[in-house]
Amino acid sequence: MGNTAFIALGSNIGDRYDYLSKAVERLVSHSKIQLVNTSSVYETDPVGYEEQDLFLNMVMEIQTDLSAFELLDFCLKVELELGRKREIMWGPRTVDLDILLYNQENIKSEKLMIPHPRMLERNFVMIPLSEIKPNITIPNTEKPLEVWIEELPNKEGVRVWKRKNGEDVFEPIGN
Ligand code: X6L
Ligand code: MG
Ligand code: MG
Repeated sequence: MGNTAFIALGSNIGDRYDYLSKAVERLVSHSKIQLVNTSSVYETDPVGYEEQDLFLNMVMEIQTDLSAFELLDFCLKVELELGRKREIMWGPRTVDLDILLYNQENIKSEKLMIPHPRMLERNFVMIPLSEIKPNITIPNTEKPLEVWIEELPNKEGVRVWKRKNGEDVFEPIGN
């Protein structure tokens, strides 16, 4: 498994935790994906389009032998399998899977931008990511993640909902 990737997960329809759990399960059931870590699950105020229900968000770290594009296709397939419909832009979804980082690569294509172009402004991405990788430096930025986090406004919009079992215990969900 030669590549490290971080994926952001979000859900705000139905049994949100069940959708996140099933998405993790399906991702890690791929023979070319291995789970490294998951963040706590956070309940977050909707941003972009605010007239919708609260989200659950989390971030996972994987090792993978898939290319970034193969990983994207697999994420889109899992979204569809879990009932994702694209109706309102930025609207409610059963599950959303966004690739944040793939090694330290910069990928700019019509289909895929990595690092995720708006991740730095999204507290619901940055706070869970910093929980599992506080020292990471995101390509094209100067400051390590933990410094970014200190400077983020409106952190109260992201609240721990289900803490990773036993505080310091390394126990990713989905195993
Ligand atoms: C101005 C203009 C300020 C647009 C923010 C932010 C747009 C985020 C879209 C924005 C803007 C997004 C989630 C969400 C969405 C999620 C929470 C998006 C795409 N996804 N809110 N809103 N969690 N809390 O996963 O991220 S829609
Ligand atoms: Mg998204
Ligand atoms: Mg998405």
